[in-house]
Amino acid sequence: MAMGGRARGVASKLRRISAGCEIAPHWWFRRLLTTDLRSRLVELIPGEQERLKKLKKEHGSVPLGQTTVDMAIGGMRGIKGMLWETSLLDPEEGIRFRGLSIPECQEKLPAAVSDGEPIPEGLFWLLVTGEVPSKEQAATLTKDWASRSDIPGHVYDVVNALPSNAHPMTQLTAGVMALQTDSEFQKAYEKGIHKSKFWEPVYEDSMNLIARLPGLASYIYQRTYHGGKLIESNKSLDYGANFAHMLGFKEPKMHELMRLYLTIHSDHEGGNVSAHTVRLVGSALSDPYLSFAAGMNGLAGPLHGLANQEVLRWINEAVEAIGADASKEKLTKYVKDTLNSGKVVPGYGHAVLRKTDPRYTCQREFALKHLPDDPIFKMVSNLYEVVPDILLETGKVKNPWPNVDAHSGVLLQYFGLTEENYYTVLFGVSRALGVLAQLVWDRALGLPIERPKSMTMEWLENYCKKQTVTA
Ligand code: HAX
Repeated sequence: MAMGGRARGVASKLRRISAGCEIAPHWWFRRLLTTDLRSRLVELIPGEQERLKKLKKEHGSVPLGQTTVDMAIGGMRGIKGMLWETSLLDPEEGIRFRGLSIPECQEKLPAAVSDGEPIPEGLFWLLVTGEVPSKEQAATLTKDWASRSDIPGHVYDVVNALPSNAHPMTQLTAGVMALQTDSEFQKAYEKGIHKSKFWEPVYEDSMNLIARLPGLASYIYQRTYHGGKLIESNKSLDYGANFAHMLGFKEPKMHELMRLYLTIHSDHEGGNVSAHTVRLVGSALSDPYLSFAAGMNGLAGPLHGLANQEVLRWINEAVEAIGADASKEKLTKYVKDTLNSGKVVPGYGHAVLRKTDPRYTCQREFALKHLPDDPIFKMVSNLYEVVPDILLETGKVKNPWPNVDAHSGVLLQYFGLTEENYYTVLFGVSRALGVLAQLVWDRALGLPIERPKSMTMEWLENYCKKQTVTA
């Protein structure tokens, strides 16, 4: 049987140790043997706390750049002002999760089927520890999350109190707030927990919340669109496949899509609205449920996560107006009409990226493999041919290329998940993996309450006048 990269590395290290060429540090064996995530965190935290202390002591006063009036007015775009460990976004290359690009994650993280998409359990292990897990380590998470997944009855009552036509994101945040009654952090804080231990109940809350989100999200789907039938979870399935199963999808390709979807939407460094909101609210020591619910309200905005629903609606309207096989000329007119009516072209543009989003590219590859002849996929591909030039012609759009949301809806609708208002809930379940992994570290590293400085227009005017006089 062929050996994977990690197994080869382990085998060669063992050979070198047994031949006496190398002395094994005790932590190395621990890493090898540690199969549960919490124990691995216990091993990692002291080193990371020391690393941060050293960084602060030795380089605390190093400037990271200049803040301009434009930045203060323009949504703080480009200000480097936040520590975020789980991922880093390069404007040209796109996201890296703990240093791994999306193709690298697809290659290295454990999959459920041979040559398949990464399972979200592996991605979460990577986000939390910075290490690629073994299949066994990822499997401990499947089991752990399954054991934590029962949802208290009152959560259903809270969701049921909303009309079934309430937007699924409204139902999601209400459900998450109802889950908050189980917060371990809140209980521990009330009992006077020492701040060095904050991360422990935050970890428990985060794990419980991640475990329960698919059950809550699928219940919202069933009650909104399918008369409220509840599909029991299948604890033998991995997290992504089980979520698809609870939504009512049995097709193995849809299970693969869900694994990919949950992996790629998880994290996009710290400055985007949902991630930053979770960080900000968590910095006041609000527990993970309160913090995550706040972030979900940000994700529900059409310039952020809700763009995925807007894209499919916009594409369906295009199909109706000009046909799925519309000519380039007709598509160009359709896009221009959208712009002329004062709307944005959904799924295009980004505040940081300056190239096609690799999350778009990997979804396109999935479509080429599994649904190459789908007419809506063809429409998405044809739009890719015309939209960037039209956006560039406006002279103001900084990134004319498609983002993640331009491609997700077409895949979901192909497998039968056609209710576009639900799409942002899927995004939310995935985003939990990134923001909660980081929230555990926020508390483990003892990051303080956030409090950037704001200014009035008058303050800025006076400040700038003084600068010109002294220049
Ligand atoms: N269509 C039309 N106009 C656009 C545009 C688009 N797709 N993208 C940017 N612009 C406009 C902006 O509205 C802005 O116009 P004004 O000066 O008149 O206000 C101008 O171009 C400059 O904007 P920018 O600097 O290029 O982009 P921003 O950083 O301000 O905004 C957005 C980034 C993602 C919000 C923006 O590109 C947009 O609205 N895109 C469409 C909505 C969308 O797809 N959102 C999802 C983004 C990814 C994400 O978060 N997913 O969850």
